[in-house]
Amino acid sequence: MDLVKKNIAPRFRLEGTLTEAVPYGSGHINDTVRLTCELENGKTRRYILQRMNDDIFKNPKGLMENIMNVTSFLRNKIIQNGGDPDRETLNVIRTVDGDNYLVDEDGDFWRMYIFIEDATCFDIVEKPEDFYNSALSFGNFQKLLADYPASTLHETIPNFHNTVSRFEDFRKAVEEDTYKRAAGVQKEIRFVMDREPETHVICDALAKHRIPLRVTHNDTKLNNIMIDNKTGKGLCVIDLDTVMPGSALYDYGDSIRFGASTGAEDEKDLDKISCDLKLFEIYTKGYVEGCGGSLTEEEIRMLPMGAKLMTLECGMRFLADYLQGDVYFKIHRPEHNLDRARTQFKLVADMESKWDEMMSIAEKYL
Ligand code: ADP
Ligand code: GN1
Ligand code: MG
Repeated sequence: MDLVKKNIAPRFRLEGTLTEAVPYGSGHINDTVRLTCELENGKTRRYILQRMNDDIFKNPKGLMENIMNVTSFLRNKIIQNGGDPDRETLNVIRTVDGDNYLVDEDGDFWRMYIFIEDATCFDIVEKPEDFYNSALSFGNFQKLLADYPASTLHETIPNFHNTVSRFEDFRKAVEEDTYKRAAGVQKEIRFVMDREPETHVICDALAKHRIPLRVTHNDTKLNNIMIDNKTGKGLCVIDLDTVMPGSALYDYGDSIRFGASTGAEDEKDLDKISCDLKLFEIYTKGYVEGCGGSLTEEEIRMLPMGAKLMTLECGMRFLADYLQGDVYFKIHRPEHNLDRARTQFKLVADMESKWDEMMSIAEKYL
């Protein structure tokens, strides 16, 4: 992997001697490598080295400014609350020149974090308690950032969860049909087109101030949180690239679409995909608690809509990427994005069939 061959690591302030570099994790966006260094006393130190995806993040400097500011803000709060700031938030390792990221000769952007030990990122819910604990942590993350100066945040991806503009992007991808793939996915395209009116619901509620704009994470899937191996509690919210002003419905909804599904995001057998209402309820309880009473009544009433729209949006994004030749999300097999889109649409349809139950569950937390 050129990532490892490039020998970028020594240009950061590593402790000890580098002994191993392996591709790591299952993120769809950045290239991630886990580094191991041996110290003179026989102990090891591990790090996460990432090549930031600058096709997607057009302003890596602004992005790193967000990360430095958000993590130092969180660090202070964690210290005030008696926590361990070295494990409960990301810690950036500087380059030997003292910068918080590095640009190499090819123009690639690199950053490094302390590797958080004795904790796990899950790609699927193995134990409902993990999902509940992730909800508490994502809710708490939002609570901790409630007084963060939102106007200082760079918008790292404009209109990231603007479902109306996401729909327009989707429509354009269908019209252009650059790779001549649309004919084979008419059913999926129709599924999205039929739901166009709903894509406005959260945008309208924000525009009319029926729900508040908050500082949110915006990418709250289960593998963006580390669960402590010893305590089983949510330890650290990671992947802070998209911390931006947004809606609590985005964070809640994105967690549900990923974690309350009975199958993996890229499961080929759609019979295995449904929305597990027990997991839906567990997450709802944890998120409302984690937010510490800060969600408004309207937000709570709209939680099911958050779940449905974030799932529809993600499906639209996967399908648009399939139509555009798989340029955004990393794929590991042909039609990977199409498989992903199909699971999302199956989930949306299943949520629609369970709508009344989802509403009743949310209303319990009013
Ligand atoms: P992407 O944007 O590609 O999803 P992430 O920042 O989420 O990139 O990192 C990918 C994976 O690397 C995570 O899901 C997690 O497994 C692992 N990871 C990232 N940061 C750390 C860290 N500081 N400590 C341990 N593992 C990490
Ligand atoms: C991407 O970076 P990662 O893999 O955690 C994507 C999310 C999608 C998710 C779908 C910056 O998340 O928006 O919901 O894939 N992140 C970005 O799995 O686009
Ligand atoms: Mg990630």
